Amino acid sequence: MAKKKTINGHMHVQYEGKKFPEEEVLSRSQEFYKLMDCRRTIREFERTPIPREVLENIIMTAGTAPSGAHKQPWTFCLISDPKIKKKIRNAAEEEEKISYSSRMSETWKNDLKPLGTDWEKPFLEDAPYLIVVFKQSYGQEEGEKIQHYYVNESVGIASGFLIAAIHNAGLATVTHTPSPMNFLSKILNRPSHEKPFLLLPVGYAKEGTYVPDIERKKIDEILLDF
Ligand code: IYR
Repeated sequence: MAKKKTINGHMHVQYEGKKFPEEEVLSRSQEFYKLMDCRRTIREFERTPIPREVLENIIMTAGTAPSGAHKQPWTFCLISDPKIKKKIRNAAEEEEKISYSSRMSETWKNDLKPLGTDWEKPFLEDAPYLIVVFKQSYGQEEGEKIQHYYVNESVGIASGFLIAAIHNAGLATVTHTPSPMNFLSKILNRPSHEKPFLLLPVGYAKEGTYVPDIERKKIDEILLDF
């Protein structure tokens, strides 16, 4: 049992996180990089079902993210009902049609050409699950308004954990952000202080699917030593 003590009137527990010898720190950092470097955004999915427990574990992992004042300003809606997936697909495609035909600039559309995206989003029905991440601009407990802090940063970090957990399980996703996304609040019946942040289909990558032949920036392009 972890030791406990009171600091400034608040209970603290002794941190029992693992430490490793230096070689192991190195090998673990390499292994994790190798794992994450294989992650690709996937837009075609198998319809193969996945146990709900897997999704619970993935969402619990997202919930381990740090957040402003530990307010955990997130809600994860897990959708498996085909009727709701269809509603979401139809509404997303309606917005995307307008985006591609008139809202997005030529520069933007040119930048997306290498990725081969368009307004059609069959993955919103093919993937066995959709996760919609909501950010809570404030919290509510027993009718009381709870202040939240660094909401975008917190929910962004939690979404990163979510994507890493999906990949670690051998599953795939795409961070889909149809714009505007308020149809998700309506379909999922979310209160006005929650705003849709990301929409992620989750499933097995379609056997034989292709991904864009693109490269990641090299270490000397992203790391500056001081
Ligand atoms: N939301 C649109 C467009 C889109 C925008 C960006 I920036 C991307 O990296 C990918 C797609 C869509 O999902 O097609």
